[in-house]
Amino acid sequence: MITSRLVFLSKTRVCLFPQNLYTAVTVNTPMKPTTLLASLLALLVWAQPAAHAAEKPNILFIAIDDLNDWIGALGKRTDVKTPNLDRLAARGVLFTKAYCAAPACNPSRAALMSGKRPSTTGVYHNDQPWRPVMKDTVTLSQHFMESGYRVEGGGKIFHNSYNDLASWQKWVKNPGFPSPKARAMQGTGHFDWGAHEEGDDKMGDTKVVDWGISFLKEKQVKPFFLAVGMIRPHLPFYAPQKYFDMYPLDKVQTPKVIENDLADVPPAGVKIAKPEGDHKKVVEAGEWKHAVQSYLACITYVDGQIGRLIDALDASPYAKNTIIVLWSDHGWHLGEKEHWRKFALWEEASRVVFMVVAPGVTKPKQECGRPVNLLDIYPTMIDLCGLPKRDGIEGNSLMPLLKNAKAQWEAPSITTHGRNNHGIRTERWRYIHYADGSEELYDHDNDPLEWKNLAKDPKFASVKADLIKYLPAINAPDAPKEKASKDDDDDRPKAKKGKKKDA
Ligand SMILES: [Ca+2]
Ligand SMILES: [Ca+2]
Repeated sequence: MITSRLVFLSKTRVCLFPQNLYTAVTVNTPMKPTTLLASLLALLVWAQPAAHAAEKPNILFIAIDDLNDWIGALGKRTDVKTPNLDRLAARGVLFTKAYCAAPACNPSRAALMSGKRPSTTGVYHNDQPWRPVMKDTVTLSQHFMESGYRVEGGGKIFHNSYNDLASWQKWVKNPGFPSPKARAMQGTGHFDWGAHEEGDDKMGDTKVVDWGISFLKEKQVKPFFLAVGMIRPHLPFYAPQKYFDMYPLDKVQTPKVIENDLADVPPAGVKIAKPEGDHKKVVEAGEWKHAVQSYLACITYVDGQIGRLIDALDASPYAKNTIIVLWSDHGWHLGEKEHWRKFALWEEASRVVFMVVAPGVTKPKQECGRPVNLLDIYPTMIDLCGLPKRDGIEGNSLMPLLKNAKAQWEAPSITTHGRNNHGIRTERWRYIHYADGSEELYDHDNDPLEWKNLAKDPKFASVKADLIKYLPAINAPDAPKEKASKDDDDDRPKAKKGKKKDA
């Protein structure tokens, strides 16, 4: 009971838990038992005022699947309705140039939760189980568990197929979603969209949020790490009709594109875009606008769920002592560069929604335009909660930017798609380097939609030379694949054949 009072120590926010204290004393400084006891007592006396001064903050960790940068607060898509994400963004720091470590569910989430780059672990794709190649890795949530937190998760935090039960004291599964009676895109699997007549209450994300709300109503005896993972707006874009009604089809705009945007993209990039695949299907079916409408509808549905969760936190006794970290796992193309889905190194696939509200650290209405990465979340949360450091964590603590959104920041943000293909983003530039040595370079000051590839222009040789320096030195071989997957995007919870529910 006495040692449980050893929480935050002084301004350095170092957290001394009994096991760490024990380890530190016994391993590093062998002492006689009497000396040890005296030291402990001295430390306790010194620590007590600090323990009263600071409580350990709780964490509300919110993940959104396949949400690109179409939220109101990011300003790119002005017709999107995301009032709840926008009001949350206004409560803290909104990172306007945040990117994923990998543009696919599994490698992005594995990197975020392990703190390790895809190029370090070899987990590049959705069909590569991450745990077998990271057996001893202590994930972010495990680190909180080991630090004395109550750690529970619901819905999609890790990639569905590779959820890690060791990372949760309790985990709640998303029960799935209803489907419309008619399909917009026959024969394309879950690459489909449309409205259904069911209400929000039948949607899996609603049920996961219900669980999150019930958690927040419980009396907590320990600090908590509550992870709530949404599956929409992931395919299929099915949502209740009322969300479609907010985006009348005749007013829906497809993304701004130019003819032949791929003409200056090297073959390695064109192969990734696959213009003869999804894009051709969508255009030939006359479904482009409907797909955009459906994606917007799913975003607004999920936004409402985030609103419910935030309202529940605000109504709880934990409102003032809970850090909110919200992220989406990668972006999404809806026809830009004749590409659909994620799985690419351009802005649309790499850019994510990322915001942090940390009472006592962040100020409201802060926008940070420094290039950051989801890989930075692990070290940032260690610092925010004063947890012990971990070896092998890549990424940078964002603490300086949380305190001052305009703080000096040198690091670029790196996104990796498949072995040795990297995108490097600075405030101004995107540089893409493919495994075969081919390149793209875009100047966001003058070309925010990445239409003009400058990589072959000698004028920019020195810009490229500066960016090349940041390419990861290690490009680990591919981690073993589970099985040849017909569709790398088919990352729904495994359902039995013939089962109607679709997630
Ligand atoms: Ca995803
Ligand atoms: Ca182009």
